[in-house]
Amino acid sequence: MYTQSFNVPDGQAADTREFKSVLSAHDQEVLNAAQSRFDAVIDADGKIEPKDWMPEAYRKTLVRQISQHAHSEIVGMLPEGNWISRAPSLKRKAILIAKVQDEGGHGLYLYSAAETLGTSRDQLLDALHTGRAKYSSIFNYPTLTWADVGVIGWLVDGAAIMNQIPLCRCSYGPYARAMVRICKEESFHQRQGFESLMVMMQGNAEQQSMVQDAVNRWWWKCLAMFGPPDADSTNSTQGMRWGIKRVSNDDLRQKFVDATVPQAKVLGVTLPDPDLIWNEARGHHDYGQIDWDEFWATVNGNGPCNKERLATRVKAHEDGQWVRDAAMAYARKQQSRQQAEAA
Ligand code: BYC
Repeated sequence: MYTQSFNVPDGQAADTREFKSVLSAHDQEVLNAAQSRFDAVIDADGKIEPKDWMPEAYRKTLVRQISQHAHSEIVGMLPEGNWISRAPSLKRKAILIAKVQDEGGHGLYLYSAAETLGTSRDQLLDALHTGRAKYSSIFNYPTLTWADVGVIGWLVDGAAIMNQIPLCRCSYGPYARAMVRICKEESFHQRQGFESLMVMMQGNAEQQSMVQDAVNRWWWKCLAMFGPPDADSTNSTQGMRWGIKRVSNDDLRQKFVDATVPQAKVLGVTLPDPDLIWNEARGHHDYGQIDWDEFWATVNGNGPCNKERLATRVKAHEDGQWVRDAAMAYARKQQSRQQAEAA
């Protein structure tokens, strides 16, 4: 395979012995130069752009991560979307509609960023719809009460921002630039969630216990969102070397715990972890054991809502086929009109 910008074999093919043996000395020299240029940009903390040569493994890692991220955004619309028709006031309904719409927009920026790496939107969606692609574990849990919507904003979006701010400095230009706008919007999402919970906490005992119950159900799932412990994180070392990942799973998780504890105090809720305690020597909070068996079961398709989420996505895609058909028919019409005018 050759890239569009350089007539240079890609890294993965060149890694295979058979391919190397058929490379001419000149091709090998060109390949080495391209690799050195790529390494120099990474070492200088620069940006790789779509038409730059890149090792095939770097491209694949980006497609994996960006597409999983895009899938998470659009599947993430579903648990909250369930509450649009049941929001307690016009104000909350308008906010929720805007938020869910933002998540759809994030998915679109991210699919576009992934497409710049040479994989089509259809391929990416097909991987999601056939269960081959992952999306964030967190969206496989049900939203049982209105307080869940606030908690998703406060904790799920809070965790998402913690993870996504460092991605604004990712070495791949289109992903980094998409993340800048996404983070601005996520920050609004987080604050609206906190504000909505604050209002409920100033309400009656039933409202307060609804918030506490939602916090109890979501807290541990949010900690798991950051991914497996560093020792089990198969992609971290390479992701860090390439400047895709800037902060490790455990470090981000710790930052999230440290940032959230004082917010929980302001809200007046208890985080459901008896082992959660400030450790003066470490300058961080200690926290209890995350249930990694449950996390992996959910990631592997066996969480409480995996099947429902996927079925809803597939149905939405199929129901939208007429829109894609109409857009294509319109584009063909425009094209033939332009051709007729040009003739
Ligand atoms: N859920 O080696 P690791 C949002 C997988 S959107 C499922 O540490 P990596 C929001 C991981 O993919 C939230 N799978 O991986 C939207 C890998 O499997 P593969 C999504 C997970 O890539 C709407 C394996 O476990 N955010 O917040 O170095 C409304 C080993 O992990 C999870 C992003 O996608 C998980 N939680 O690090 C509200 C951000 N964690 O692919 C909010 C971009 C890990 O080898 N992604 N896995 O088969 C990332 O930053 C990184 O990909 C991760 C994982 C930190 C998630």
